[in-house]
Parts: sequence; structure tokens; C-alpha cells
Amino acid sequence: MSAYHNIVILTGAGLSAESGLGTFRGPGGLWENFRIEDVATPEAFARDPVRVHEFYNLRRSWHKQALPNAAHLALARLEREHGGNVLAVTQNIDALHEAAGTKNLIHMHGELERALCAACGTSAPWKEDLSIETLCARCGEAAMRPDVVWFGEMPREMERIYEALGACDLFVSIGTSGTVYPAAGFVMEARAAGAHAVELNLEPSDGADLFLERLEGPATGIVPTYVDRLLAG
Ligand code: BJW
Repeated sequence: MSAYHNIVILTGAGLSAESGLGTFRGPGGLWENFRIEDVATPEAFARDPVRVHEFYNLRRSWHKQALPNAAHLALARLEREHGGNVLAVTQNIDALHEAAGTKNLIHMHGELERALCAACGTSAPWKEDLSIETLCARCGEAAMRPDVVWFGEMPREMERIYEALGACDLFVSIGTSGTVYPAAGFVMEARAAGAHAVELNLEPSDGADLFLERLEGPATGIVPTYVDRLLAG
């Protein structure tokens, strides 16, 4: 039982790095080999949907082989064993939180294992490759896209997220560079609500100074240690 009642955890690509999924920024990051403007905006998809499908099909193939790591498992344990509320908000489109057993989860940037019909708005589970010929099972249009949030699009479930941030007494940010909004602003929302704010990251994020406590190291080391500490009270 920890000293906190309402915990919000924000996770980013660094959480899944040790599961073999690349991060976006920094040396070896995805954006070194793919330009954001070519693959992660609605304009890129309108201009060259084949290329965007190739990018996400490639990532879907990597994700199929990935397993949750010790950090995902520790966060699922926190949810199970903590007496109060724990909400995990992930920017990751992989399914590793679910695979680890986390239930109270928001995928604010969408999910790679879902497809969205741009014609009728239907979202459906999707594990296979997508192409410009893939038909929507509901309306029959060939307008399927990955159900992910690109730059300029509205992240998912923002109302529920801001409500949780406004009521939390602990905010923990894990493995995110703090460069992409609105997620980068969550720490300020939580602090305004009076929450304690902790960053767990390999290196300081862009907004590191906004946190009251910081632990540095690989997620598989520092997240289980931090969860043990929280559960010990
Ligand atoms: C480890 C580790 C290990 C490594 N252990 N740690 C305000 C100011 C300026 C601009 C804006 C603003 N508000 C909005 C914008 C525009 C824009 C934006 O933020 N631009 C910035 C670039 C400036 N935002 C948007 O367009 C968003 N939409 C929006 O704002 O709608 C309007 C709105 C209005 C009002 C309220 C709400 C909304 C949409 C953003 C969509 C982002 N999409 C992407 C790609 C799609 C999904 C996908 O393909 O996967 O999402 S971009 C990419 O970045 C992906 C990620 O989820 C996201 C964040 O990246 P993340 O997770 O932080 O990864 P990295 O690589 O950056 O960092 C990894 C970290 O891990 C590092 O810190 C490492 O140190 C660490 N690490 N190994 C622990 N082993």
C-alpha cells in the first residue's frame, strides 16, 4: 500500500526500448531513417499512402516479436497491488502494457494493432499488413489507415486524461523525451493539481526541471525498483 491514492503514469518509447522496439529521437532512433513529414502526418498519408503503409507494416512486424519487459511487468504489478487508482497513459502504439497485464490503460497515440477507416470512422482490431487496397469490413471503402495519432491530429481520450491529472497525487513519467505535446505538458497539469512528480528515464528529458524527483537508468532497472519502493509505502 503506497502513500498515494491516485497515480497517473505516462509512458513513452523508452519503456519498450529494452523489448527491442526502437525509440524515435536520438542516436539510432526511428526518425534517423524516416522523416516525420514523410510517414507521421495526415499530409504524408494523403500524398503517399503506400509509403506510410510500408512504414507501419514494418513496425507491425517488429512489434509481433516483442515481449513485455520487467518495467511493463512492474507497472502491471503496481496496478494490481496498489490500494488506490492507477491510470497508465501510454504514447506507445505497441501492445506491451496489455501483454504485461495492465488493464486501466489509455493509448493516447492510438494502437498499431487497430485499423481505422478514413471513410466511415470505424476502428477495428488489425494484426495484418495494410495496403491501399484493404477494404473496410463495414462500409466497403478502400480507405483503411493505421489507427494511430499523427502530428496535427487530436490524441485520444484527452478529457479522461485531464480529469485524472487534475485528481492525481502522484504523476510518474517514464521513458519519454518530453518533446511532443500535449503529453509533454501533463507534468504541469499534475503539478498544478498538487501532485508529486517523478521522472524515470535513461537521461533527463526536455522538461526534466519540472519534476520534483528523478531516477536515471534503463527502465528495466529503475521501474521495478521504484514500484517496489512505492508499494512498500
Ligand atoms: C529510455 C530507454 C530505456 C531510451 N529506459 N528510458 C505545443 C507547443 C508546440 C507544439 C505543439 C504544442 N501542442 C501541440 C503541438 C504540435 C505537436 C507537437 O507536439 N509538436 C512538437 C514536435 C513540438 N503535437 C501534435 O500534433 C499532437 N496533437 C495535438 O496537439 O492536437 C491538438 C490538441 C490540442 C489541445 C489538446 C490536445 C490536443 C499529436 C502528436 C502525435 C505524435 N505522434 C507520434 C507518431 C505516431 C505514433 C507512432 O508512429 O508510433 O507519436 S510522434 C512520436 O513521438 C510518437 C510518440 O508517441 C511521440 C513521443 O515520443 P517518445 O515516446 O517521447 O519517444 P522519444 O524517442 O522522443 O524519447 C524516448 C525517451 O526514452 C528518451 O527520453 C530516452 O532517454 C528514453 N530511453 N531508452 C528508459 N532503456
